[in-house]
Amino acid sequence: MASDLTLYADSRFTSPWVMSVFVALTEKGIPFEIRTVDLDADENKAEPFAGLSLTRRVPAIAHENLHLSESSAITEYLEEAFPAPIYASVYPSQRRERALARQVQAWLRSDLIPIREERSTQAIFFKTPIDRPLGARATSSAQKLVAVAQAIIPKGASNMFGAWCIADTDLALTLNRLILNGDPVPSDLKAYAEHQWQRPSVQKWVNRERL
Ligand SMILES: N[C@@H](CCC(=O)N[C@@H](CS)C(=O)NCC(=O)O)C(=O)O
Repeated sequence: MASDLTLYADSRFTSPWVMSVFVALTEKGIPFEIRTVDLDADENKAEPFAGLSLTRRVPAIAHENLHLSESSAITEYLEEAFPAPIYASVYPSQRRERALARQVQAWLRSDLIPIREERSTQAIFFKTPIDRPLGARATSSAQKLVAVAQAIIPKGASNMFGAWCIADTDLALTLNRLILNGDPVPSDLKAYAEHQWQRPSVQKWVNRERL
């Protein structure tokens, strides 16, 4: 049966941003179907995808005549379109914490580019560690990531804001670019990322079959 909501994903399932939307949909229990877009073959730049995604990037969703790209715009839309208490929340209920969660999401999507360049998610999802130490720029980004994570996660806590939110998944993914590659990360952040990684919605994405 066709679903009312379609998630467009990269065909290798390595996009961290697709993962974020997948986890939000799964947490909310929203029925959805996945359609894959082969980025290696530039399928995102051709019809039909190019006609439905403003940015021609994944993730994108189609829902009730709305086509939407940009992962955090999508997860915020889902939170409004499928609100609590009928659906699980993926953002904190308090305005102040919700703003802080969005801050983390926006930051993870706009900074730390050297880490993204040197520690691709391919290495995470295909379990093929990169046998090359971090360069100077990535080392500096990693130090910033650690400092920010330690500032926002209360000491010893498993979530940033008491209850889990989607920014926890995003932050854990970014930390895991380093941790799962064997790069040095303080033990409190390793414990946090390990806890986040065991979340069933995350495991469902991690354990997808990938070709
Ligand atoms: N800020 C965007 C980033 C999306 C993004 O970088 N998508 C990549 C895959 S991870 C993509 O579609 N790349 C193909 C391209 O840009 O042509 C988001 O959060 O959704």
